[in-house]
Amino acid sequence: MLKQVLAGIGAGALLFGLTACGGGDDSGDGGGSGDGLVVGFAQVGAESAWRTANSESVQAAAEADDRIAELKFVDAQQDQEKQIEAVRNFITQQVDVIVLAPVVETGWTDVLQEAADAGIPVVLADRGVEAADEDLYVTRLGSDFAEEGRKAGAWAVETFAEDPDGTTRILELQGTTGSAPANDRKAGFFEVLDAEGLPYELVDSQSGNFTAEEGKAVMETFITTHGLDGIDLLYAHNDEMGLGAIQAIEEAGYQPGTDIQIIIVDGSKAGFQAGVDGKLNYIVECNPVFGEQLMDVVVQVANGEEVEKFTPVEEGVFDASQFEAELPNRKF
Ligand code: GZL
Repeated sequence: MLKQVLAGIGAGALLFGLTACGGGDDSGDGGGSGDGLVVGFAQVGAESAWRTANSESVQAAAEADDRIAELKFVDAQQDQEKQIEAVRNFITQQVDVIVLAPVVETGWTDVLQEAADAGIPVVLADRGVEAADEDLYVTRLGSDFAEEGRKAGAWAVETFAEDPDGTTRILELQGTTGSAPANDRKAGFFEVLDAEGLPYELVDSQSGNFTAEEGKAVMETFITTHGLDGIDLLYAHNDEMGLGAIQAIEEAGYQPGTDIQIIIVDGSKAGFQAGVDGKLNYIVECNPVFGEQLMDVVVQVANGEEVEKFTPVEEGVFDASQFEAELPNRKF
């Protein structure tokens, strides 16, 4: 993977940033005012157990890390304008490093350029931004969402390849429209189905915005529109939407996990419990607990060290034979 020596922008930002922040104490250890780094974190929101666990992980890691003097945390309630406003406030406050979990992939060029102009390096946590803005942030720490989709697709191919009626009929609950996990989990999933030649029909695909309420509402619409007879698989881009869909499926008088196979992505306690209860069939893990790793990356960036452009977090997959044993290990 291409080593990302701090781009001119990053290096320039680093040097100017320290000056701007009155940082860069004589010790040359970089960052902050000598008492540690001031970091601004513009978080997506609090829409899911995954997000809550991610926020808790980052806040706990910053609190415990004596290299971090302060974490300025903003919950943007899944609103891009609120995130942009938070980043602009961090610039005004001249933080040492900005951490952004971009709710969607597009619309960041101006504010990221403003951060660069102000000499403040940006680290992406979790989600990514469009390739055109790749030079406006130093690095991303998070999941490989396309690989998560491929893992889900591989299980679907393995499960339905011998389907007697030939065509696997699929419903898809997509994550937030325009977000990297929604775009890439979809792309990875169907990339594998197409590559493996699984005959399938995507009966319907709508966004449930990564929330249980919206996931349930969309599933209710799917059921009203298409019925569930003859539907083989629901692919839900996160646990909350899958759990909301399970409620809708049960209220319609069907057995989730039996009448319709269900894949979810994240791996929350509630998701694993539903698996233990036989209400879903496959879980692709998406790991939110990367706060300590993120603090290391933030310090590396503030100190002008070489960083990879993308650092994936470790993640696994779980089928029905593993749900019970894994449930006690789940952290969110
Ligand atoms: C994925 C993360 C997604 C989770 C959802 O890294 O961005 O956002 O899968 C959350 O639960 O809402």
